[in-house]
Amino acid sequence: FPKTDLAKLDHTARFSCARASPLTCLNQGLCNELDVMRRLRELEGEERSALSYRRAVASIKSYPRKLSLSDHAEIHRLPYIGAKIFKMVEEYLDTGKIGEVEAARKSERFTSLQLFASVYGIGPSTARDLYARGLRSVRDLEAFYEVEGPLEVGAVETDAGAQGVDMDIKIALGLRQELALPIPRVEVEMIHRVIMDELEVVQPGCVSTIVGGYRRGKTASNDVDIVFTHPDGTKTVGLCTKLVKRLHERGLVTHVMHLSSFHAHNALRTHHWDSLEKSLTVFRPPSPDATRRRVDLIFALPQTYWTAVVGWTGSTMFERDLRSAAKAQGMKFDSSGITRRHDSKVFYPRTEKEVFDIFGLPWIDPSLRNA
Ligand code: DGT
Ligand code: MG
Repeated sequence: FPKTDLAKLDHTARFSCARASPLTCLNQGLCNELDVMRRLRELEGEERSALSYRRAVASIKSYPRKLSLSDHAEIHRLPYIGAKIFKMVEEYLDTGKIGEVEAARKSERFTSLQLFASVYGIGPSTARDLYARGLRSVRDLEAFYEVEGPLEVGAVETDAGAQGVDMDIKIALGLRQELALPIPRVEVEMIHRVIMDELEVVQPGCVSTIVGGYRRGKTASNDVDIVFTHPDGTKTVGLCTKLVKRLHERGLVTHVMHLSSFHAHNALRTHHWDSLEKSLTVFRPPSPDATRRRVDLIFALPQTYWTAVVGWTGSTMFERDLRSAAKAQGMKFDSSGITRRHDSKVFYPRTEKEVFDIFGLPWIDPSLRNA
């Protein structure tokens, strides 16, 4: 890895992918409070407002000193801190809390929406719909989706296509408590090893990187994300399906939430973000009583391996700005490739740093991509 040159980075850069964003910043308490507002707006379907909060949080994340009330001018100089959020920042620095956030925390609606949306497959609009139907608690949800106790292995076929969204929600609801438990780093590494051992049987010689929050240094993750490839590109096609089949046969994968195959980089987009072959699974570690875990397996061709690694390392805000920074350069970025817009020339970076170089961005270490 090259080292990130912190002295050369501008903490007021417009794009968060050009700034250093540590996992925990010097003003983390303030960020956490504003992030509640972001979540609230997101759950209410107020996307623009949610994005404003997300940008403000990311802006404060990159600020290299602890803020205090006397830092007026400094706060004004930070990008994405408008009049309304500026007031909230002041309120926080003055009193240690924000009235609107306190109110949100106490509201039944916010609590229920948050709970509903914590179930994999339930997004903000479904959550609001369920709330409007009078649902409030997990019990209500279980009754609504007719879940009877935790689902057993094999209760559901691992054929994602045939199930539909409601079945996904039913599975996720049955596994809700298990899947809500954070995954410590050592377990992420163990799961990765187990999967690599199985993959070696299906197709020897693959390489992989654990991505997502783990790669950004999170001490515990909500799921495990792994990007794979094989030096011989022809060997990666169809490999995701083969691996999942093997893992299922070995009792290591109990459910598949989503399975998709390659399509061309510029092909019509589905609601998923990229055209990589991927499988979103429920994984059961090979020890008795092990907690089941969400594991995402992503397969890239060797030439798109590094865009896949960058695209799946996150954070969400970092990725969003990376796409914007690419666009500003007349390029298009997603996990499955980089294309120059005016002539559709496709770029295949051979290292992770080259992805940043192509967009004229400074190198940002994964541990500093927590925008
Ligand atoms: P967590 O909650 O501990 O798992 O935290 P993260 O940051 O690992 O979040 P996660 O697993 O939802 O996503 C990992 C990164 O991958 C995140 O920056 C966004 C990106 N990502 C998530 N879903 C998709 C997808 O369907 N397509 C692409 N291209 N990227 C995705
Ligand atoms: Mg993750």
